[in-house]
Amino acid sequence: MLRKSAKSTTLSTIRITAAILALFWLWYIHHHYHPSFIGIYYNVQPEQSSDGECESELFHGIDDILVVLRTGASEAPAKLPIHFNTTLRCAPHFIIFSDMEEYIEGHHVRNALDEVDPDIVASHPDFDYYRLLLEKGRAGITSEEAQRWSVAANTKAGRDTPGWRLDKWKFLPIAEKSLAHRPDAKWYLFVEADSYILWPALLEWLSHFDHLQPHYIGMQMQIGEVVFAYGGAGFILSNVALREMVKHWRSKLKQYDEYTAGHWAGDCILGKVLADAGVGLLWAWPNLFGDQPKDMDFDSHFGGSDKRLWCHHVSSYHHVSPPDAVEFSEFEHSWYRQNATLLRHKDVFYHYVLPQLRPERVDWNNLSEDDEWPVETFQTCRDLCEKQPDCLQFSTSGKICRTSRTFTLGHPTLPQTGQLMSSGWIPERIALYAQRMDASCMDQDWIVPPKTSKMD
Ligand SMILES: *[C@@H]1O[C@H](CO)[C@@H](O)[C@H](O)[C@H]1NC(C)=O
Ligand SMILES: *[C@@H]1O[C@H](CO)[C@@H](O)[C@H](O)[C@H]1NC(C)=O
Ligand SMILES: CC(=O)N[C@H]1CO[C@H](CO)[C@@H](O)[C@@H]1O
Repeated sequence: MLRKSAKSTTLSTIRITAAILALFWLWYIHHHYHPSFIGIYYNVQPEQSSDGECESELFHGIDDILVVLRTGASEAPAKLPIHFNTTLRCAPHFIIFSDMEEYIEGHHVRNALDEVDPDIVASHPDFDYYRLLLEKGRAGITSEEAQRWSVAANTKAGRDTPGWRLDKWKFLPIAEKSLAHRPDAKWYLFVEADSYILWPALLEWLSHFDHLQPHYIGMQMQIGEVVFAYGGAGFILSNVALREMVKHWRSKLKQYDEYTAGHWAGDCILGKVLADAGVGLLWAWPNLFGDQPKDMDFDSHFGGSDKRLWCHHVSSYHHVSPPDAVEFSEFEHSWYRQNATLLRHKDVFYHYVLPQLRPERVDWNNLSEDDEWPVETFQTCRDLCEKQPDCLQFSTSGKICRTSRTFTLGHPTLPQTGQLMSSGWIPERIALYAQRMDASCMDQDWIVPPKTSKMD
């Protein structure tokens, strides 16, 4: 189903697909969508690695790409610097956009909003915050506000924070500015401040595409009628796709300003303009992924389909905190020093996630949430889990035991939460789970444009 373009499906398939998508979207958005206010930037080249890694075959083709990173004033100081060591380290061409112009570690962070219709800037409430930034800079927001807004979740309240409300206005201007900045790039890769790009995989994947075609490649998501690429997972436009989109947007500027004012998700607004311009989305899950290895369910399917991620290559993650980006990039480096194959989701499971499992981790939140029981001890909780044939992991906090039929690594719990939480896994069952996943694998690796229209 994933590879199939909606046009060639029958009407009923479209309806079913839409229903599945809508359900998946509701679930996904509920659990995963956090805003990440981006900006663009560019032009000061990060120091190239002294180990020559950036010149190696693994980065072949990166010259053809303009990386466009979107952030916002409330999050940039905390979330941008790590990208100079990761996403942007080997990228010769990049540009950073925000809602406020500044320099961070010597890199120009540009204002995405400087050409928005002055009447909208002067009068639309979404721009109250922007006017404050223009007038007072970061001094206009307290550090408590910046902290709160930069972690705002995709809930009604979260979407109503000033950073989020402004963020949606950045997407279309950023698209145009990126094209103007580098009119002849073959590809434009749009990422956010908590995206993580696995470059060797992404570059190999893109080599399967003809850059002269209008490609819009991203992890599919749907709001209302619009199917679009989820911004946090990163998405890719070919030069001609970006050109057609910008041209179409320019021809109906007022109309899209109104559309933007009534919407809340900038990635969806961009997807709408692309659709209106006749550029369809290639559904790229799970080569682009909307979560990070420690939070993901490796058994997740797409919508109601049988599609599995296990054997596919992975070329992006989302919700990666700076410390997790450091940790994962160390893993990625050691992988490519030792192994000649591109990373797949299962490799990340076996070699990054599995080594972090212990029978017991104190101060660790394993995201267990299927069932709850009152218990006295950690051991009683383990016993409860072992008694249920499908329980893979469990955790205790205070006298509550939670068990789970899905597997997720989780994170250390924050010291200040007060409540001691410990997590445990049943290692033999995790091993069986992985074997089952291996058996589910066919020879999937990349999502590429369909040659024939074949249903999964
Ligand atoms: C990036 O790498 C440099 C050099 O290794 C290091 O000093 C710096 O702290 C790193 N920055 C971040 C944000 O991790
Ligand atoms: C490389 O692959 C081998 C064989 O699968 C594995 O043992 C090793 O741990 C891998 N390297 C890393 C860094 O994971
Ligand atoms: C035991 C445990 O880890 N509990 C936590 C699991 O994750 C959910 C969702 O984050 C928390 O609500 C539980 O407290």
